[in-house]
Amino acid sequence: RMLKRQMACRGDIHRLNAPLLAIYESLIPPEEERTKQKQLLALLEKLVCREWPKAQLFLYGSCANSFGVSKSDIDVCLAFNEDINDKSEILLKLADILQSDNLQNVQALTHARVPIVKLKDPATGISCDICINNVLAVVNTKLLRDYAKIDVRLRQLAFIVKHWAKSRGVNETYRGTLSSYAYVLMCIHFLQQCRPAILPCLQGMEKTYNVMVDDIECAYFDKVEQLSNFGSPNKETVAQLVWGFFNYWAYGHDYANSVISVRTGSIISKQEKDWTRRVGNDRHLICIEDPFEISHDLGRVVDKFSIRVLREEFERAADVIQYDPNPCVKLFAPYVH
Ligand code: 3AT
Ligand code: MG
Repeated sequence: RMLKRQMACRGDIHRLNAPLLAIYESLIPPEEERTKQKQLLALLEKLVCREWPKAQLFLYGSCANSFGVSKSDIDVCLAFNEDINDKSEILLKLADILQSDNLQNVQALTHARVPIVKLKDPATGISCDICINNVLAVVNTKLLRDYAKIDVRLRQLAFIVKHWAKSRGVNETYRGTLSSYAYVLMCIHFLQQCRPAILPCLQGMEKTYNVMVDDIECAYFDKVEQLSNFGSPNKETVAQLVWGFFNYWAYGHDYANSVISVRTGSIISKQEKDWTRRVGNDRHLICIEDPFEISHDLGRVVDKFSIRVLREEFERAADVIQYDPNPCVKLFAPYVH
């Protein structure tokens, strides 16, 4: 494995650049989708405000972090200025309100890991999940969006990686593979550790944004418009970065000892985090530290079967890009594990 890692990428990699960028462009949501999302949010605000005048609605997840592809569902957080002990009660009430306003498929999932109300808006065709007081998700959404503003190659790389993960069936946390959020963090980490770095470590810089959420201090440098030239010393193209990303996760990452940490902009050791053995259901077979909830390993959903699937898929992707005559088709060939 390590031998392969030393290998340079194929010489004609630049030929993949235009087709990969075309795939990226085709995944960008058209402006009218954003308009429809805003329309739905305004409707929800109106309904929620009647019942809970002090509550606020926030968009989070891919509709707000700039990593959303066309036709994604939207994620909404209903935030109260106080702790809510019984979320079920609120969710059932919310479902009631939405139902009586002609929204379709309204469903309260009160026993899910993150309890939500699901619905579909017939006017816009958009599906939406509403959760309660998940303010950390709203804050990590902002962090991702701020990283995306620094260098467009992050958004390009992440779109391609997410598209690959969905095509290859490895974006399903309930089956032991990784969330979209985890993949975006993997992309940010990759662009922080390349040389010259394409992304800085925002949490390691002067703290211009600072909020406390559930006793966690969320602070980082968010004046990212000042960093718009940060990545420019690095001239790598998207094709090279996509290859580099898969090569890193196939042959370059030390799964036995390393944790990737966007918070520190580097690798830290499993030892240091005490993530060396299985505790409960957390196996730590691939370790991705959450930037704010630092005791939280986003790889914890991965088990001894799905880690093999993931690593084989990383190797396949790296090899397809390296050797296949038609990599842009092969890379995204649909597959069900
Ligand atoms: P899709 O385009 O919907 O696949 P997404 O960015 O909406 O991607 P997810 O659906 O995985 O990503 O998650 C929605 C948001 O919820 C993203 C992130 O702000 C938050 N989130 C997801 N998983 C976690 C987690 N394990 N810990 C903290 N926040 C999370
Ligand atoms: Mg989502």
